[in-house]
Amino acid sequence: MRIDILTLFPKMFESVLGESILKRAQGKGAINIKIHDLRDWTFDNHRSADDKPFGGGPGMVMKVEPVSLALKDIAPARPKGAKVILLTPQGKRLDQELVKCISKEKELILICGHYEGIDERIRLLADEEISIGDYILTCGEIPAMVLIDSVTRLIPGVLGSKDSVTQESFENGLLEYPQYTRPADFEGMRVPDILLSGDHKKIEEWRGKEALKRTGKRRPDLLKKKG
Ligand code: 4G3
Repeated sequence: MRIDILTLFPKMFESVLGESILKRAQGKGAINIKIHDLRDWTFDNHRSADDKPFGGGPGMVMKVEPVSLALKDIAPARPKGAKVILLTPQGKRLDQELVKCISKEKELILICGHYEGIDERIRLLADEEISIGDYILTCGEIPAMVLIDSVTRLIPGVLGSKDSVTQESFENGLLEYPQYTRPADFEGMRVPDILLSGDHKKIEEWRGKEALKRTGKRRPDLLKKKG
């Protein structure tokens, strides 16, 4: 998957994309990320990417022209080409189902909004608006990284074994079962005997039961959704 990012803060991406699984995914060619500084498409003396809101009021508003010009340069002809996604608190809420859907795209262009808000006409340049949750952040860069991370790990070949994706939380609509590693006894807190028994059938049963129990207690909404 190719991912183009339009941002006013390119450096924010360096550490997140330069470590661990996201780094390896790029090394393997599973994802090909290009970061574009929106200031490269500002042409006034101050290279302004924001301006005062029409009608007055506090704060600054992100300008539309740099985003528009950047899109024209990056995706010159895109009749059904890249999917342009704007990260905003007003977008469709991101969940694992939407992540899975986006992971099938060939090319994404992510627009990171900033400041106290964005010019409404930026919305018209996007195919889709996505929110990572009901809270406000200072910028769209962190949501863009959340989206990239969640999507990348679903691309075939990125994670070690297929099982680690399909067995985990949300993939089956349930929260994860409790997991343990050594020591078997940590300050009197013992790992459940069943996990030390070597009885794989019993262990699978126990994990299924625990996942269900935990989901019912913590996230009954997920059980309803599952039906
Ligand atoms: C656009 C996304 C961007 C308009 C962005 C604010 C939270 C999310 C921004 C706007 C953001 C989210 C930057 N905050 N929940 N802030 O995904 O009003």
